[in-house]
Order: sequence, then structure tokens, then C-alpha cells
Amino acid sequence: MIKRCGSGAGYTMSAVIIDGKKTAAEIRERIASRTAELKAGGVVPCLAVILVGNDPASLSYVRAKRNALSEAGMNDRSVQLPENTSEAELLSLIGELNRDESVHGILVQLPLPKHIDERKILFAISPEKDVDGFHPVNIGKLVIGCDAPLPCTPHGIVVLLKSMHIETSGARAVVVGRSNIVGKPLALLLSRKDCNATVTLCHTGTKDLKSITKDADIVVSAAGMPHTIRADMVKKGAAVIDVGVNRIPDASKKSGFRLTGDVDFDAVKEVASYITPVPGGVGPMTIAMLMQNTLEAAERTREC
Ligand code: L34
Repeated sequence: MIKRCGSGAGYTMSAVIIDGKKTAAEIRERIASRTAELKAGGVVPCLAVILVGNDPASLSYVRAKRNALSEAGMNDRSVQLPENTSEAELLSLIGELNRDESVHGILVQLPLPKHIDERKILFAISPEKDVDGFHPVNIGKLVIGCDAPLPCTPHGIVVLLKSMHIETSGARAVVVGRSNIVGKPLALLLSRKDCNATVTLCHTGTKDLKSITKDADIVVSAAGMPHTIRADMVKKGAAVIDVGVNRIPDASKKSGFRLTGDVDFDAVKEVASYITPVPGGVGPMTIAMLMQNTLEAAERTREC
């Protein structure tokens, strides 16, 4: 663990800002060359990203995923369906993609419109093609420590921590948010032997969140709510990972909004030793890990 806060000398140092964009770009470069090797052997990794409806944030994330596919030299079989697509239509598309041997990965972008049962859809994706790691078989494997595709955002966070040499073994890690996409799988990943952290999972039912985050060496906020983590909630020298991507209306921006995380960045960076920015922190890592899962799904088809 690199200690950066010399409190003894009476000075403070602003946190290192973790550059997720740069780390993600490096990973994607390595993935592109592995993809080229696989293609030379006759297999072209292929992902289908399915988007139902026109949610602006989802459109932006899906665009980023498709750009990454093209940059990696992978095939893109993505489909955008209208908001009023029925559950049966979506299930039938998933069935087709499950049977298509040229497709290695299937991802249904969440959230889905209210009339579609998210679980039914996620359960229908073949576990071998589940590049999100959301299928119950893959979540089950994660729980018992078997090899399985790891959910992209939690995996990206662990890779970021390791790339910065932030010690997780024996560390007290607090995860705020219990979503199936981030909070729950991240708590599982951090408590596995290879991370070896002592994990506390906090959520909207947590009483006195500050008393818990204050003790943490690593704080991860995946609450989806600005100002979830304020400077007085963070121990000096802690690493703070911000998963929130909140759109705040801002008339001064061309888009009409600005992005902000869950963490009071400017104040918390004066207390923490490491901090991720929004944008440019965890988000790009999610995309890089998705490319990795797609590549690995394609590689597996060659092994058997
Ligand atoms: N099935 N649904 C499924 N899998 C996922 O892994 C996701 N997620 C979350 C929403 N729904 C999903 C994503 O892809 C969130 N998410 C995601 C992906 C990428 C980024 C953020 C969230 C990202 O690239 N963020 C950029 C800024 C993007 C912008 O400008 O809007 C960043 O630098 O943080």
C-alpha cells in the first residue's frame, strides 16, 4: 500500500485521481490484439447488444459499447427495438441469438420498459453467452468461487484497484448500494480470497451510514444519488470509488445536463488518498470488461 498522507508532518495532500479512461484504453488495446489472433484462427468475436426503447442514458452507454466493439475488431449484431416491443418478441429474439453460433455474447441493456419482466429476459440468455454475468447460473458460480464471466462494473472496479496497487487484502471495504448490477456482485467479489477484503454492504435501510463509511479503507458508492458520500464520511487516506452516473439539468451545457457522481468530489479528494472521477472513472472500465467477457466467450467456443 502506497501511503500518501503525511498527517504527522501536518500537511495534507490531495488524492490521486484514478484515470479509468486511460486504464480502460490500455486494456482495450490488449483485447484488440488478442482479438486479431483469434480472428487469424478463424473466429471473430461477436456481441449483440439489445436496447429496448430510447432512454437517453442507455442510448449513450450502448453507443459507447458499440464503438468499443468496432475498435476491438469484433462483430456487432446489436438490435434496437421500439419501446412497445412485447416480452414475447424480445424472448424470441434472444432465442434466435442463443441458437446462432456466430454470436458469442448477448447483452440486454437495463433498465427495460416496465411491461417486460427483467428476470424472465435475463434467465432466457444462454449462460455461455451471458457477457454481463447476470444469469443466475453465473451469479451462483460467482458466489461459490467457480470461473464465470464477472459482472462488468464490479470487475472493472477490482481491476482499477489492482492497477493502482490499492491494498484490498485485509482492508475494510464499504459498498453503498445493493443492486444486482453493481452492489451485490461487488460485495461478493471483494470478499473472495483473491481480494480478501472485509466487506460491509450498505443500502437505503442502513442507519447512520457515516459511522460505517468513516471506518472504511475503501468506499464504493453505487447508490445513484448525488452527495451520498461527503467529506466528513471518509477516513483520511481512504480510497473512494464513485459508480454513480447522475444527470443533473444544466442550462449552460449544450446537452442540457452535466454528469455527476455519488461523491462530493472536490471535498472528498482532499481527504482520500485515491478517488475516481465521473466521468472518466468506473464507466469506461465497464466497457473494457464487457469487451474482455466477449473475447473470452469467443475463445471458449474454440476450446471445446
Ligand atoms: N445489461 N445494463 C446491462 N449491463 C450493464 O453493464 C449496464 N450498465 C449500467 C446500466 N445498464 C446496464 C452499463 O453499461 C451502467 N452502465 C454504464 C456503462 C458505461 C458508462 C456508464 C454506465 C460510461 O461509459 N460512462 C461514462 C460517461 C458516459 C456518458 O457520457 O453518458 C463515464 O466516463 O463514466
